Amino acid sequence: MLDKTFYITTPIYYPSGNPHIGHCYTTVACDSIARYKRMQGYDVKFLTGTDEHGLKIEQKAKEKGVTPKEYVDEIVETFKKLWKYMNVNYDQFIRTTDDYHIESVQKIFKALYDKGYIYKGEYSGKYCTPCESFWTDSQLDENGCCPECHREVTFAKEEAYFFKMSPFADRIEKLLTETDYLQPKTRATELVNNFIKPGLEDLCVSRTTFKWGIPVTFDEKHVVYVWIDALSNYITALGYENSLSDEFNKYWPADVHMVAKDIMRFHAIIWPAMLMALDLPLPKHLAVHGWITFNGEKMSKSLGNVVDPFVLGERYGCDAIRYHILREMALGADSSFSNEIMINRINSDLANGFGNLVSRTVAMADKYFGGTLPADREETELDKDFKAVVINTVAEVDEVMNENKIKQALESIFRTVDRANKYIDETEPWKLGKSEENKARLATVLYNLLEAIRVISGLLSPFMPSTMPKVWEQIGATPDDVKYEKLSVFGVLPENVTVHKGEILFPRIDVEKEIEELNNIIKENMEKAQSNLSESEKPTEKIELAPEITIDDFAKVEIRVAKVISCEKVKKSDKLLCLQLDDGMGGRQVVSGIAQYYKPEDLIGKKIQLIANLKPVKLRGVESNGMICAADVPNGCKVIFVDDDIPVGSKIR
Ligand code: ME8
Repeated sequence: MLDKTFYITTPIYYPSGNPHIGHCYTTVACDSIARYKRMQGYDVKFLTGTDEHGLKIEQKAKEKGVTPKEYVDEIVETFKKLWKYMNVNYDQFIRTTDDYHIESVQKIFKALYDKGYIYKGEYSGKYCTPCESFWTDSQLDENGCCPECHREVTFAKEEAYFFKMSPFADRIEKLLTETDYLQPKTRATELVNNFIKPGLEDLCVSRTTFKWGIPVTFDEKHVVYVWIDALSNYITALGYENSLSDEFNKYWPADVHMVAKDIMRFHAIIWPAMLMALDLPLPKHLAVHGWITFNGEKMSKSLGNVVDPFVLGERYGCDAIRYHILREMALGADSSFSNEIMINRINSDLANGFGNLVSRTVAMADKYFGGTLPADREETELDKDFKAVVINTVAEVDEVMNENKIKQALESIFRTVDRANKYIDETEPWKLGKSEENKARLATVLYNLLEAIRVISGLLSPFMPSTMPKVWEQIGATPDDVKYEKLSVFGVLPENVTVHKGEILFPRIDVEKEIEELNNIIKENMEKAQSNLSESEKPTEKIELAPEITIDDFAKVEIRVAKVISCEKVKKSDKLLCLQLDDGMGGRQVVSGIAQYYKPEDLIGKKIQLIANLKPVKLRGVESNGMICAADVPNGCKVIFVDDDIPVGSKIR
């Protein structure tokens, strides 16, 4: 099968901060798929790397007083160290500052220009001066401000090159709706409705406002702007338009680009358009996964609201972390990372489930037969179903892995782990071990269990590559016994196989103690991250408290839970919303100055905190009987919502 190739890529990450669990997910997922395909005999190429140009890097380097290259060099090392730590076996690490990449990008840009797909124009739009960035209307934050620093933007113009997108609209729509390029395909509708149907806008592909980028060869004032530089990596790494290698003919088109939903549009629309313009074949699949959130918030490099993957790996082993993130995340959906869920999963699936299966089986072979099984066998009906379940797992896994559904593959494997543990309960080897006449039956049961472990561990090896060789050692399997072709055959281990008791594969974790320790680490990380924020990222306002009050003063304010029944904008006002509330006291109307931040539908049905004894006033002629509580946030405000299970009318103290 070695003539079959398989090319898989991760996004190239911005080295603007250290990698976190989110980056680990995509990379470990691709690594697992790459290992799985290698196991199946494919000639695999697995590419990852870093996207090193752009204003943000230039600014961060300046703040640190180093050159952009020096700045990225250090972070790139952390990425590489993490991948090593997570046992990620990539074939190539591309950096967009590599000479071969720069050479190709310049040629690609020129080729697109010569073909008439890139033209010089004028970029006009909303410009944020401190960030030196243009933003489209749809990119602005909810207050119409810069999405990065949330300061006001102004209208500005700049000479720039553009890439014509419209000639490719029909073909891209077909690619998304009529082929299986997009995984999951359900995402096609939002792309078509939001970007293609309204008419594809030409893409600005050069900048003159910063220098840290690849110069446009025929107009040195310009540097190539992010997406042409970044997306091209998937082909420049293969030697396209450079002399690095001639792998392009061998591996292109890619089998899988894996990305999270944040950059789906670039890979679903812009990348295919670029390839169409270059007359190149399109990649086969774009696998899009959701966000890993932490306690409901998006992980972010700058907030440090994450447990460092290095810390987690050190505590539980990289395979436990790999397993957890792969098992939690489904293609398409978001997944919330929580230390508690992670530890419970490690305990239930790895320590109690798989680890226990291995240690019980090996311990029994050791106890009853001194480690080496006798050749006598005695099969029963019970064995048939068990063997069938074990062998079927291989096909089940293959089916879902063909669609890059790793979570489902692991679910299927762990169903078989449960089945094997159940087989132990059904066959009760500890009873069989009591009398000599049951020895043949006991040997059969233990052999079947060792075989099940062989198949399971073989299937698990792409996902947990560090642990499985230890399992093979324990069950007496050679590397040859766990080759892919042998996983769908029952009876590969020698009849008189010898097991070797070994270390506990996944020690049980004391949940409460660990959670407490991890929470302390998170707290420290948060504090460190806050103190590491650069001047521009730090909150500017100094907090000054109002004069002290007594509890009696506070008691004068009556705060009650109320539910928004209906809501509409106050006529002729940009700022006011009129809300009808169920306050548990017959209902009331409140006018609130939040129309710039909330649409009526954002509020209807939600529960809020109402200042219920405020003197009524008229705002723009509309009566308001109270006030709803909201927090001031930079350039706006956020309503304080209340849990739905708190009844309306409840007093807040
Ligand atoms: O976008 N959950 O780089 P980037 C899941 N350079 N995945 C996450 C994640 C999270 N919380 N956070 C990051 C860029 N990721 C560009 C890409 S490609 C030609 C150029 C992963 O450093 C996920 O794969 O912001 C996401 O798409 C990627 O990191 C974004 O990485």
